[in-house]
Amino acid sequence: SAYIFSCICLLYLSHQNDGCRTLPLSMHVGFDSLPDQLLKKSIKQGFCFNILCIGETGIGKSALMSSLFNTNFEDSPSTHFLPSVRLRAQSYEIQESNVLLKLTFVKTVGFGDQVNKADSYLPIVDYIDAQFEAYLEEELKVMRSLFSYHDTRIHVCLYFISPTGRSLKNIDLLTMRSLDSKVNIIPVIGKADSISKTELQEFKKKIMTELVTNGIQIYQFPTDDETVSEMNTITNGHLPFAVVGSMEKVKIGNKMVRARQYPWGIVKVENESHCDTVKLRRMLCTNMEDLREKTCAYYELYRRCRLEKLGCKDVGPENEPVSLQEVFEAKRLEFFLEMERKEEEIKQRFVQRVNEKAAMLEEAEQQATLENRLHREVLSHNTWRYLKDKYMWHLGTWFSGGVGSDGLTVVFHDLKGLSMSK
Ligand SMILES: Nc1nc2c(ncn2[C@@H]2O[C@H](COP(=O)(O)OP(=O)(O)O)[C@@H](O)[C@H]2O)c(=O)[nH]1
Ligand SMILES: [Mg+2]
Repeated sequence: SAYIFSCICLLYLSHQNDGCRTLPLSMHVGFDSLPDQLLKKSIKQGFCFNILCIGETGIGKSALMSSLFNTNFEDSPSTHFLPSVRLRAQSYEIQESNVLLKLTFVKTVGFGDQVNKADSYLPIVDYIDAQFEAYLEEELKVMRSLFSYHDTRIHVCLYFISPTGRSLKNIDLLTMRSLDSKVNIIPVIGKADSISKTELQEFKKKIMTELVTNGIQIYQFPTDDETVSEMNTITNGHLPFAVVGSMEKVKIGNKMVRARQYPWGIVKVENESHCDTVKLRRMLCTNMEDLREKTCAYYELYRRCRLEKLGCKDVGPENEPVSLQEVFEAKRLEFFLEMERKEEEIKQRFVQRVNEKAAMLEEAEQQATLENRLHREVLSHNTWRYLKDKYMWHLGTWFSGGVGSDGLTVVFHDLKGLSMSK
């Protein structure tokens, strides 16, 4: 009986550990419709996808976006004379079958146009952080509405590399390195029709090597899902994508196709042997959900750092769970102690300053008294000398005089030789 009891105990414990038991159903219940419900709800709500395009002015950002989504996004060209880098966001709603996509297309303006490019990446980092911050603020609101909230967090960043055929520039390395822990980066070579086929392969290899040696993490298409693993593995080998974009359509045969027409021939945007634009579009569409999930992971990282900075934590110093209330109370106490300390410090400083000022005043007063006395002394001394000098001079004048010709008058001569009678 002891053996049976211990077996029951073990069974009980193992069930306790699993947390739940698997039971067979004797007939259809109906909760297998859950995925359909989710699908319906998602379709009704629509999907949101935000793309950030980083690249020099005129590298082909607008043309590529129009080519990727097969529509013409209204856009005015920007100049090369902006004093700093800015970000311009435009939102659109596009529909395919019954699926609604809220697309936000953010692009850099003035990137690479300044003489000093050292800080060009800062406005981009700030923009990405600002979107995380806005989401966090919504999440922490008492009356929050995340369901209807327009999520502006960046899901993918297309980084446009100039088709130099040489290597990445400092601005590319600096920007990608400062963004790779915040966003999914997909590098693309812009205007790839301006580089020859063999040069392009070499350039792609060079870029990938430089990214690895500089420790820059770019987005890797996931290979753990067997339905897309083969395609994604092959596509990872095509990175960075060599893209060509066009706003125009050219008539080829009896079809209008998106292309770029040159005196020597036509580059078809949709032709995979001409460029990788279609590959990029396919990869973006098939991995949209993965890009969104990875963005949530980047957001979690931002949220964790932000909340930790505010003093929030899940466990105490001995790894014991801490409630939000306890964290709040501890933070309040810490705040009051800090305030008290600061108040005391200010008081001390004030008293010290008053004492210093009083000492200075006293010293100044003593100095003034001393100076006053000396002045008086000097003045009296000078007065005496002045009087003495004056009388000595008159005495000299008297002695230079003599008795007048009449024998009665005494004549005094001053220094100018004038004479007067006395
Ligand atoms: N050769 C070539 N020119 C392009 C390509 N994409 C755009 N352009 C041209 O480059 C100029 C600037 O393109 P735009 O898309 O406005 O560049 P953005 O300033 O980066 O948005 C326009 O004249 C485009 O026709 C491309 O893939 N190849
Ligand atoms: Mg543009």
